[in-house]
Amino acid sequence: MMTTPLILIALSCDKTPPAATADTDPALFVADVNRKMDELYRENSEAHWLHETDITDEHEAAAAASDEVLMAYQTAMVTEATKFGTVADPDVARSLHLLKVNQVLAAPSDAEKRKRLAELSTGLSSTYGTGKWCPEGQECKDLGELEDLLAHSRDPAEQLAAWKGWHDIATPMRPDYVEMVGLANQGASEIGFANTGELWKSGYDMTPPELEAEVDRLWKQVEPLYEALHCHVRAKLSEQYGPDVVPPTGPIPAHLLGNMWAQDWANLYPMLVPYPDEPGLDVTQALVDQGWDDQRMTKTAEAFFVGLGMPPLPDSFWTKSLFLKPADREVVCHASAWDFAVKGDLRLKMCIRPTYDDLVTLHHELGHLYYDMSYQDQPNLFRNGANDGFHEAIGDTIALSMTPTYLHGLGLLEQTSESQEAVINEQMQVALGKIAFLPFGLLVDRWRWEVFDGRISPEQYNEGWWRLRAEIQGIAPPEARDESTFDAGAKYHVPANTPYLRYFLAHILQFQFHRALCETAGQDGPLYACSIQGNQEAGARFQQMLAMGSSKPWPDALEAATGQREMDASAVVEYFEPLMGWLAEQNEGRQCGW
Ligand code: X8Z
Ligand code: ZN
Repeated sequence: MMTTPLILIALSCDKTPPAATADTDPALFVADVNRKMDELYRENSEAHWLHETDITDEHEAAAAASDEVLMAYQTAMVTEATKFGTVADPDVARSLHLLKVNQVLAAPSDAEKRKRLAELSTGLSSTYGTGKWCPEGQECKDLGELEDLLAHSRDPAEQLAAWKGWHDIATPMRPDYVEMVGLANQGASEIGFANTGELWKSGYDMTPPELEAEVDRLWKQVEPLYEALHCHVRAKLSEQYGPDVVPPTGPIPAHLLGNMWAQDWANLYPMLVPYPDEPGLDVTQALVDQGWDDQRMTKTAEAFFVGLGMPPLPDSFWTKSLFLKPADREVVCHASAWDFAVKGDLRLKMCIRPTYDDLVTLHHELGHLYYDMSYQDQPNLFRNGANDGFHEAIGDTIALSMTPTYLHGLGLLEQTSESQEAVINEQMQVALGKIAFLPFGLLVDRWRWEVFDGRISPEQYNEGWWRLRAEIQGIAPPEARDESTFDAGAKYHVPANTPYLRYFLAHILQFQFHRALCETAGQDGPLYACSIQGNQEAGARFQQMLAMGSSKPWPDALEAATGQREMDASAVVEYFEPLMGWLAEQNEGRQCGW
């Protein structure tokens, strides 16, 4: 009879509460998740690296299997974390929020469906990576060759053939894409989102409707700049090709803008140069003539960051990266920066060619890697951009400092000129990249949001795509395109499931960062002439923001670098003031818009 009460007394006298575990303590749960995610990211990055640098069926299957494991873990943890209800500690609460929203495709809990989703998404990526146009009786052409052709040809029939040749590689993706959308939506709804688009729109520290309103607001700020550029470019193209090919008041046919997706018009610069006798910025010829190779170009980009007080890239970067397109195997050439979740294992995958474009892209990619390096001491869930637009803006901000003076310093520009004509030339070149891009940056995800929420049904994929292209970008298909093709799929980020709004935001943020860093560097001249090259104070201010990763809501990060808490396109407007004045004169008497 005595035993029972004794035990009870012993128990009731034990004042130690049951040890907290990951089951009961959200902070411990998050710590476990951070550890496990490191391990899974590492494995997943290795599997995808192998696949994207050597596309084979075996590597594709391994990458898909790895995605399956990662997706299964992440969605399971999201569901498990709901048991904690509202969490008081802001860091822990933020971690749990990021765990939920930092996934592009949420997997359904059904194992078969999850497997299928992983296979479909990896398969789409392979189809894109191995895409080629094989005209009868000629050698097959890959994307790089077709892009070259569009960049240089002035023969509309030849441009149309290259454009069609590439866009048709996406046709077989269509049924897989439809199936993938269904499965991803199911996964998103299991963790509480209306659809995958809502999941994507939830990663910005505001509600999806608030984000859409923000994006509209930013677009309104820059839309007049795009309209002015569109108006002038259309008039010049109409002069070049005749009004039958380029109607002087309608949308511009997509194959004539020097770029496969009409997203960057800088290749038209030679046709559009405002003052042909004055220097511009294109240094491609100098890179070729001086024999610049991939290593020299990458070192040059690295030197910019080092000059700002940042560390050199780790040794393993130089041995493990892929810098050139290999001749003996298929690779995904679209440039990307890789963080292997192991301190110091950072890599670049790019098929570098000696062009001005690629020199700029190298700065873009290194921007990703310097962000990764700066936040490497943060836990896994905070090792990310403040929002994804920030990640895309870092290297571009640096590239805005590639002024004529800087390029001259590299020996890539012989003459520099301070004349107003030279400024207009430079501005035209930058605008053909940056301003032309803005509506494209917006419409890719406008299309996907509508696809994911069902406003665009699978039978309307192409119609919806070209409706948005016309509405937002003023671009038309070069010839009638019906639902037998899948033109959105011919853009890397669609089969690769990379959200695209990030690039729109980045094209605004980079000017905002540039203006703030130029002020920090004490430069009081016009924004377009500023270079922060070698300025350690600007570097330190930038790095302060980079080191925060995603540990705080993005307005905090933005404030650290710029003093502002809102995204703001006024720096874009300020930067392009001279060109806008010039374009207004050129467009006088023209009927703009479409
Ligand atoms: O995809 C990229 C980078 C890698 S994140 C090369 N960009 C977008 C594109 O190529 O469509 C950079 C600008 C827009
Ligand atoms: Zn990028």
